[in-house]
Amino acid sequence: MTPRNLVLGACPHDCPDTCALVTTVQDGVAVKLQGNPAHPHTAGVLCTKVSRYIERNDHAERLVQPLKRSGAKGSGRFEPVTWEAALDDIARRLKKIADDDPEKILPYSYAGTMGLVQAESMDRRFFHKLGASLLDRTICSTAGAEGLSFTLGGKVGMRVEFFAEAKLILIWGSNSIASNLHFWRHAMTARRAGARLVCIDPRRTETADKCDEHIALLPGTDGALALAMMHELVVNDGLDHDYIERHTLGWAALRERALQWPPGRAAAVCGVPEAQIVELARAYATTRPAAIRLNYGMQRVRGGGNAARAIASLPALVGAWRDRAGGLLLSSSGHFPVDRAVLQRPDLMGGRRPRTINMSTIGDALLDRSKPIEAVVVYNSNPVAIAPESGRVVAGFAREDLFTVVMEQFQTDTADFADYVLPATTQLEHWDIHVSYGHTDVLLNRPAVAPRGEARSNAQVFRELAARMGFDDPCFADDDLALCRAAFAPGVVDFEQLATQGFASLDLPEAPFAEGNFPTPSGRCEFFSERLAASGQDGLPDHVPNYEPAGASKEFPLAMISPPARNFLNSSFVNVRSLRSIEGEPLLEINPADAEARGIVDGAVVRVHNQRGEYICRAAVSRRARLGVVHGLGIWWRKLGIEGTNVNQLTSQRLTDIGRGPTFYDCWVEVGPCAERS
Ligand SMILES: Nc1nc2c(c(=O)[nH]1)N[C@H]1C(S)=C(S)[C@@H](COP(=O)(O)OP(=O)(O)OC[C@H]3O[C@@H](n4cnc5c(=O)[nH]c(N)nc54)[C@H](O)[C@@H]3O)O[C@H]1N2
Ligand SMILES: Nc1nc2c(c(=O)[nH]1)N[C@H]1C(S)=C(S)[C@@H](COP(=O)(O)OP(=O)(O)OC[C@H]3O[C@@H](n4cnc5c(=O)[nH]c(N)nc54)[C@H](O)[C@@H]3O)O[C@H]1N2
Ligand code: SF4
Ligand SMILES: [Mo]
Repeated sequence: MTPRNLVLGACPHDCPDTCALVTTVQDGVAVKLQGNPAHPHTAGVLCTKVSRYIERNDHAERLVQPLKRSGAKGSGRFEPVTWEAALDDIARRLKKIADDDPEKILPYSYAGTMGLVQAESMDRRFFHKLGASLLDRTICSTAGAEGLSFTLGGKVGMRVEFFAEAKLILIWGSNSIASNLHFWRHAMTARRAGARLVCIDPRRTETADKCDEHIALLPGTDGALALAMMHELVVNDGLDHDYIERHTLGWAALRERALQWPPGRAAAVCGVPEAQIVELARAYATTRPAAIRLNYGMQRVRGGGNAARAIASLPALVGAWRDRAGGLLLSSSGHFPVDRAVLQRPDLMGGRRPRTINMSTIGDALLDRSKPIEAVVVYNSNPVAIAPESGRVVAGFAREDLFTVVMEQFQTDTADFADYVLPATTQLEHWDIHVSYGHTDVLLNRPAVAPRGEARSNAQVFRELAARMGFDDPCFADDDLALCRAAFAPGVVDFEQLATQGFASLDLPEAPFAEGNFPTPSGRCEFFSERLAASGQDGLPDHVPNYEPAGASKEFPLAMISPPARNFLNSSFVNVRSLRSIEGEPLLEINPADAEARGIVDGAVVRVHNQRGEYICRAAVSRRARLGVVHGLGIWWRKLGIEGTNVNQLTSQRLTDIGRGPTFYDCWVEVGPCAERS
């Protein structure tokens, strides 16, 4: 028998579940990867994607050595170089630009790994010291998160485990079976104990199939639905007057607004039956405990911030926060007291206040000649595939005068545009420490196997670049394990416990807002936000219609949303064959009546288009799509799609009302058969 070793880790992916992993290592090779049965949130279960993590890790196409561009920009032609040569040249080029103006350098990163070390530590120190432009990391969640923060005071809410005790659960803008599987376990427990589950989603998802009711509203109309619910709470007196009186701010004004939203008006805006809204409000007013699992799917539209505010106001109106199984959860990440000042060292900027670039408009930013970006360092992200309006993003990355470094595990669409591609380690190969946006445990990730080929961790690369730039502050010497330890102030989490069992729970109250105590400026749930009003916004939540609503344009009458594919994680895993074969090909779900009106049959190749471009994919004629709405599922790698584009060829760079976020699901299109490809 050769020795076997079990190594504790954490799933690195951008997923609310943050599972605890156990990797079985034999002779230095990862032979099995499982969910940690000892971790209550994971309960030994992993999703299909990460069950295949070893296949991804050991993929024949892993990047294993640094590459230097040898062909035209975007051609994908490279030659291998040594780390020494690559880092020397990158440091030299960055230094030259920085000598002129460091703000011409931009980091571009998101959540390829959510680990605090490999995603937001040494990299931040490096760019802060350099004085590079700051990146506004808005691509996913800022509309909803800021909406929530203006209302509740932070990214805080119910504990996920208590959903199991709720009697009514609204699953709002979330395909939980696909994207939040470990929450879904609790919802099923509740359902077995008699809870009613309502899914609020334009798409008839696999989650909607399993709920008691599905409210298939039009994209971007959630604010109207929430206001009509308030209307019903007022006229039928379903309110908790005592809770409102003691723990909320601005009810008199919000009440007036809600009265402008009788269910008939909302029904017309949302495109759902009036009776369904009335019944939803009645159930919400009369069922205890009532819990809302809000997710980010509802905030990728113009009014996403306001909609999140309207929905986040509901629990206070009925006093749902009084129960530990009542209230709302959008994100739990605000519960973790991460010591970001120590990890990221913004003080290294000295007196400098560099400009901030919004990652959601990277296409426009790269093409803006007023103060050009001359170098981009991309890590933990694949902007050419995931950022909106890809036509502009590609044109930006194709600039011959842009110096681009991409740190990656794979040769992604973005890596094809690099001047240097640097091979990155995976979660099985590096240290990290994780918080979660779906539960309240901290997890430690130990490396299980040696880095593949010459791969290096992100933190390692930034340490080495810092040395070459002559940054001699002692913080640039911290190794990855030291960075794990620096994530929390001493005493906040028990590091010994983390090291031995892989996870540690935060000590938190069971029903955080039972007695008010919201972390807002007033300590109350703020229906009216002074801070929003002061910034020139409406201080009350409202329904803000989409930029590109369904049916508003004759030329592009359909509304397109592009929610996650179950077997991919954003654009990660698209290159894993076993998962791609489950997803098949890039698909557009379209309602049978919409398909018939356009002469489209199931399986036909179609051309989806609008004023920004076109996307060729295959039609899935399906009742999962309601009339007037189509679904472009998943963020495919462009080069693995049918004609070298993906759904973001169509999405726009316009931003949300609050939080400067992208509006991926606020996108009108027309669809037609694609004769030449059928
Ligand atoms: N399998 C898988 N899991 C994932 C991801 C993935 O790509 N694949 N992505 C991860 C990421 S990055 C995130 S941010 C999280 C959360 O990611 P979310 O994007 O919230 O993920 P979902 O819950 O799958 O999808 C959102 C749901 O919102 C619906 N929706 C779209 N527009 C509207 C609207 O206007 N109103 C309402 N009510 N619903 C709308 C969509 O139809 C979809 O079913 O999930 C993570 N988990
Ligand atoms: N149309 C449309 N577009 C969307 C969305 C949508 O629903 N519809 N969703 C949006 C959302 S919610 C999000 S969060 C974004 C996600 O956008 P991204 O955060 O860019 O996510 P991924 O596409 O998964 O790309 C992450 C990349 O990081 C790499 N990576 C992973 N770990 C490491 C590491 O340790 N080091 C390095 N150097 N690289 C690593 C992976 O190989 C992968 O290529 O996409 C957004 N785009
Ligand atoms: S992607 Fe989500 S569900 Fe899958 S293993 Fe990771 S944390 Fe768990
Ligand atoms: Mo996301």
